[in-house]
Formats: sequence, C-alpha cells, structure tokens
Amino acid sequence: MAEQNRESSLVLIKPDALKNSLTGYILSQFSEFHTGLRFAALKVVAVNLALAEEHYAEHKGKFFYPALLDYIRGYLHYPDDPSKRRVIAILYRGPNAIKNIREICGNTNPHEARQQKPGCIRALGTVIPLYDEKGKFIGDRSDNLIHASANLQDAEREIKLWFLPTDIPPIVRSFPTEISKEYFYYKNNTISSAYTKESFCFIAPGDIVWKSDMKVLRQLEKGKKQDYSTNAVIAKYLINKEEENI
Ligand code: FUP
Repeated sequence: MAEQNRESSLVLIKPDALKNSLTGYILSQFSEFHTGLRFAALKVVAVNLALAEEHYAEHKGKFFYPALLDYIRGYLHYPDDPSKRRVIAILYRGPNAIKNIREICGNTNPHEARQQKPGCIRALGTVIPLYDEKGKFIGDRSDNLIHASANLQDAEREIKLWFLPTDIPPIVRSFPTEISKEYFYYKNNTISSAYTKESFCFIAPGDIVWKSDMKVLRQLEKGKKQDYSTNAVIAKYLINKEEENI
C-alpha cells in the first residue's frame, strides 16, 4: 500500500456533539462505506488539564484559549454534570485520511462552514461571542463539534498524545515504539525513576512505549533539552485515572 494510503488522523467528538446526540451521525459520515477509512483505535476520555493544554498548545496565549480548554474538558456543556464531561477519541486510518476527514468536517468556524459547505459536520455547530472582564467583545468561540488532525505532523503528535501504543492493534500502529527496561513514576507534576509515597508507576520494564516518549524521558533524566514537554508524555497515562473533573 502506498504511504498516503496508510495515513492516520485523530478525530475528537467534542462535548457539544455528545450533548446534541450527534455521535451516530458523525460516525456514519466517516464510515468505511463513505470514506474508505477504518477505525484503528477508539476511546472515551475524561479530558485532564495536561491533555487539554497539550492538545491545544499552539493556541496558548490567544483570546479563546481559556474557553477552549473549558470547552474540550466539557465544563461549558456540562457545568453541573461531571459524569458527562468526556470526548470520544478515534484514530482513523486509510487513504488520504487527513484531507478526507477535514473535508467532511468543514471550516473551523460554524458560520463559515454553513456558508461554504452546507451539510458538512461543522455547519451544525454554534458560534458564541466572548467578552473580557470589562464586558468588551474580544472575538468568537467556535463550538464546532469535532476535531480532526490538520496535517501529518499534527496527526502524529496528537495520536501519541491521546493514545498509548497498546490502545492500537500492532498491525495498524504507525509510529515507532520500544520496550521499556526502566520504571517511571509520577506524582504532582514530577516524573521520577524511583518510587516515592503516593506516586504511581506509569511505565514498567516490558511496557511498550512510544519511542519518542522514551527519548523525552531520557532527556529529562539527563537534564538535557527535551524534544517536547513532559506533560505531552504523561497526559495519556493520566487519562481516566483520577476523578479530577469532579
Ligand atoms: P481546526 O484545525 O479547524 O480545529 O482549527 P484551529 O486549530 O485553528 O482551532 C482550534 C479550535 O479553536 C477550534 F476548534 C475552535 C477554536 N477557535 C475558537 O474558538 N475561536 C477562534 O477564533 C479560533 C479557533
């Protein structure tokens, strides 16, 4: 199969889509019959802060960033019901997965999505005005129902951020892994190779780990400049671990 035929893309069905019962509709839009794509992995995720911040790292500092974190974590659509704060994360794989999926999603902004491509998924979304503390309009928040990787580089970063290698069947796992020979523990934003009280072991000898994560952990151990943040490594190991949304 040509490389483009093995492309992977991360799709997130966001809290507004879940609230509006659009999951079935979205899944059928992306079905193999319509797109030629297949599921490679799928999970229900209560989005921890580290995961939200890493996923949207490129938007840090922008006016809509704080709202975006609350949105993906489900606080905006389920302010009173923590048990419903979750997203569905799906890894799709197949011919031109990234472009294929983005076309069905439509424009980031639902108003523009409606104008440009009536019938696309994001045409069903909403645009909410945002104001600063003084009540001045600062721009729009796009509640656009769905996230889809924008390019190959983002897809790799996002898939490794949301999924453990073992969430994905080996035959459709696109990125290099290695088997850990070490223990790694986590507590209060700190990673250590030795157990301390109340820390938890997130990697043990024999575990299959993303190769790039192992590199970052070694860089951290040696005090070297890291290829990416420690949060991007740990966030996936915190998924559905603690009831931090409550
Ligand atoms: P996309 O790749 O289409 O998801 O778009 P971006 O990465 O540019 O934006 C990420 C998210 O930020 C979008 F899903 C919606 C949100 N956003 C806003 O809420 N307001 C803006 O002005 C721009 C983006």
